[in-house]
Amino acid sequence: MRRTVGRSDGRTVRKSRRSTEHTSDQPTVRPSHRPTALAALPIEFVGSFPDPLIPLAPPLPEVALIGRSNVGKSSLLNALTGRPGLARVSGTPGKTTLLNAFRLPDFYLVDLPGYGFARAGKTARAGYRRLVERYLLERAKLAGVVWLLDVRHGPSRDDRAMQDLLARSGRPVLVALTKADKLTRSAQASRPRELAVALGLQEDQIQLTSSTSRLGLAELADSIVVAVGGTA
Ligand SMILES: Nc1nc2c(ncn2[C@@H]2O[C@H](COP(=O)(O)OP(=O)(O)OP(=O)(O)O)[C@@H](O)[C@H]2O)c(=O)[nH]1
Ligand SMILES: [Mg+2]
Repeated sequence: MRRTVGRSDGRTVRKSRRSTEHTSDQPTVRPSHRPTALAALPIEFVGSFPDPLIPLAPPLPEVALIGRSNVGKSSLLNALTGRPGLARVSGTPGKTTLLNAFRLPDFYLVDLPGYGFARAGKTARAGYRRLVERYLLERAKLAGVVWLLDVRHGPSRDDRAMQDLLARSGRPVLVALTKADKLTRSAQASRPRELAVALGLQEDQIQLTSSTSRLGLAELADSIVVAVGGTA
């Protein structure tokens, strides 16, 4: 996770491929279902905060999860860490309205509120925008962002606005395509490329995942570990 989502910057990113190394006659990168590097680590909920610049103690690198409401952020956090009840998964979109921080030994995972919730009022939307913008633009310890997109849908207007904000922030970004289990095998093979083209990104900046089937979670966890300075 070393590249931003801006289309013209020269920083490089490479998603982790530890379990997906391929031979020349097998060019497809196939995500695995092995346990994630994060599942073995202790993790604790630090708190929910309305202030995007809240100092966390001790100061450690942070990786944030961002995506539209209901895209599967909390589910992904739970699946990545192997803790089903850690972040609240809801059938009602727009439940996560604060910044939720989780401490691992050497870094924090931060679950940000989802954007694009149609029923949120104007004031709530403005508050949300302020929180997320300030977090992404000004947060001193933000080492990388996992940007979630539902693999079944093309980027919405809100997703495009988020891509602009992420590009402006200059933060390293890895795209996690969620809910891959809802696609057929052949669509699972073709969608990442289609979405990479739609977003103007390299395919190696995009990770196909499913919190339900656990597809791609180990690779995503490795990328997070690398983004915060560890080795995967
Ligand atoms: N089939 C399938 N459903 C999923 C997956 N991930 C999440 N969901 C479902 O999608 C819905 C929303 O999941 P959440 O994890 O709460 O989404 P969120 O992005 O945290 O939502 P907000 O906090 O409201 O922004 C829930 O009904 C989940 O069970 C997945 O990988 N596969
Ligand atoms: Mg949530």
